[in-house]
Formats: sequence, C-alpha cells, structure tokens
Amino acid sequence: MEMLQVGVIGTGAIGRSHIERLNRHVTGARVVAVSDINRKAAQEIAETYHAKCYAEGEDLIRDPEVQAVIVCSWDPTHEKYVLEAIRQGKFVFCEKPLAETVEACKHIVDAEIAGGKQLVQVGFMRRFDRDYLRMKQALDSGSFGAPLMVHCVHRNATSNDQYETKVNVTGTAIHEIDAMRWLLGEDIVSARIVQPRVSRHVANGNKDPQIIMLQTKSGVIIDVETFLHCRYGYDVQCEVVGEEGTIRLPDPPQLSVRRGGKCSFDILEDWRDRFIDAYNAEFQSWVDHTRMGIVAGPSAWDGYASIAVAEACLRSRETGKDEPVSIGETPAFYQK
Ligand code: NAD
Ligand code: ISE
Repeated sequence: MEMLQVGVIGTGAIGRSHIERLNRHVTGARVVAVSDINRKAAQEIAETYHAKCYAEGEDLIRDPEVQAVIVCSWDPTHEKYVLEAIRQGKFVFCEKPLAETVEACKHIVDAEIAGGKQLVQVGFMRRFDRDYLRMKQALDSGSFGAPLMVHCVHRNATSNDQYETKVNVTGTAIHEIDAMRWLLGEDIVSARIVQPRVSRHVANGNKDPQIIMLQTKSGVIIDVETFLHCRYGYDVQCEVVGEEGTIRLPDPPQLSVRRGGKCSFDILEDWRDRFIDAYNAEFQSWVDHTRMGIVAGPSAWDGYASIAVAEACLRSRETGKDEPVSIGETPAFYQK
C-alpha cells in the first residue's frame, strides 16, 4: 500500500514533535506539506523534511497531494481547519480540544454527519497509553466490582504567558474528562469547580490550582486536581476505587536511587516525555486506520462531549453550583 501523504498545520511544540514521530517512529506515512502563521518556523521545518510550505492552512488542506491533515495550531483555529478538511473529504487528526465551544464542536459534528463519512479523530492520546489501557482492562474484567470514585491529578511545573484560569479545564482537565468517559464507558452528567486557595506563583488574578468534580450517569464521582504552577514537575495520577479494590496508575518508570540516607526517583519535567509512547501508538493507529479508510480513535463526538463537560465546569465557576451536562444520545453515526 502507498504511503499516506500528510499535511501538518501548526509547527509549534506538538506539531514538530508529531512531524518528527511521523518521520522516525511511525510507519506508513510521510509529511508532504506544513503550514504555520509563523512563516519562518514553518519554512525551517519544510526544509528539514523536504515538504512544501503553505502560508494558509486552507491551501494546504486543498492540495491534492495532501491525503490527510493534522491540526496542531492554537485552539481557536481548530474549527475552521477541521471544517475545511471535512469539506474536502479528507481525514483529519485534530489536537485537543476539538474546538473551544460546544457550538463550534456541533458545527463539526453536523458537517461530518452531513458528509456521510467519519473523518475526524481527536488527539486524546491517553486512550493509547499502556497504563491507562491496563487500567481499563482491569476495570472491564469486573474483578474490581463497580467503580465508585476516581481521584485524578494533573500537574504542570509552570505555565506560559498565555495562561488564564479556563486553561485548567479546556486545555488540561479535558484529557481527564475524555479519559474518564472512555475508562468508565459512560457519560458525565454534572460538573462543578471547587476553588482552593490560589498559589502565589500565579499571575494576573488567575486561579490555580482548581478541583473539578464530575458525576457520571451511574453516580461515579470523579475529582480532578489541576495545578499548572506546581513547581516540581509534570505529574499525572489516577486511582479508581471499586467495590472490591482499587487500581492506580503507576509512576512512569525511573531509576530508583539510594544515596545519602535517602531513596528517590526523578519526576518528569514535561508532558512530551510522559506520553511519548502513547503519542507514537496513537499516530501508528491513526495512520493504519486512515489508510484503511476508517476512524478508530476518539471521534468528533468525543471531542464535542468533552467540551460539553468543560463548558459545564466553566458555568459552575459563575454559579457556584453543580451544573448539568446535556450531551444527548450518541448518534448511530458514531456508534462503534
Ligand atoms: P504552540 O504555541 O507551541 O504551537 C502552535 C503553533 O500554531 C504555533 O507555531 C503558531 O504560530 C501556530 N498557529 C497559530 N495559529 C495558526 C493558524 N491560524 N494557522 C496555522 N498555524 C497557526 O502550541 P502547542 O503546545 O504546540 O499546542 C498546539 C495545539 O496542540 C493546541 O491546541 C494544544 O491544546 C494541543 N496540545 C495537545 C497536547 C496533547 O498532549 N495532546 C499537548 C500539547 C498541545
Ligand atoms: C498540554 O496542552 C497537553 O495537552 C498535555 O497533554 C497536558 O498534560 C499539558 O498539561 C498541557 O499543557
């Protein structure tokens, strides 16, 4: 089978790392075109990988040589590029979040359904992480009984200048929101934010850390601590409490060192290192399934459902109450 010819929009941090993985770690695809509003950055990448460089993402999508598109630009630009890819009938992998609002995600879902073919996959790579997969397998085996509670932690050492309060939900907890829907196999019906004391390391009146409380249809309670200025490293934790026992995500394997009367191990600094194998698996799966003409990973519907929960969290910050989440039944179009 011929190589899948891919165009990448957004050559920043994750765009570069996906281009690198497609060229070095994933088989069956090559990057033939790139685009970024930062022309210089895109040009450099284009030269390194012998790819074409487009000033406009839409022109990249319309290039007949580009068979599938990867969107790694800033969140507010995702909707227009995904819609254009759907219009052109091309498979599109969009980094999370699918779009910034429920309304924008609905545009994408409606366009995809109207086109009659599933084309969109969202970058929820935790579904491809070995340890999350093992947790899911353990839960699905039934030997832990029904899940009752889940405790999640998502911490970053520090944030960039664009940081604002809502990022804890739309850019960060969005991973847990999707992972919980997938892990537990059910939708989230209500959401709330609980605001602890704010760290002195947070600027401009923003609020960090935050605790997000979610409830699923069957009554499972999920708490997600997001702390984006925790100072010490990148730390993702998850523990499911079931009727018969608990399952906990392990810390990433690091050397355990005994020295000077202490036993210690390093904590990763960056999200890129923590999920590197998951990203590779995610893209190998996307390339393989795209070449087969199907979407097998998280869908546009999953992107929409996760933003519906995120919006309920943001509403709850205003109202101070539990906010209902109305996702609706999954359309037959998206049922696997
Ligand atoms: P970044 O700022 O490093 O890179 C984004 C790039 O997009 C920049 O080079 C910018 O110039 C470019 N860009 C912005 N608007 C554009 C437009 N209209 N057309 C073309 N290019 C445009 O950010 P990043 O960390 O690489 O994040 C990019 C996206 O990936 C975000 O949506 C983010 O949420 C997502 N992300 C996902 C993960 C994950 O773990 N799945 C991790 C990091 C980032
Ligand atoms: C980043 O945007 C991501 O998506 C990473 O997966 C996440 O863990 C990190 O906190 C975000 O900054």
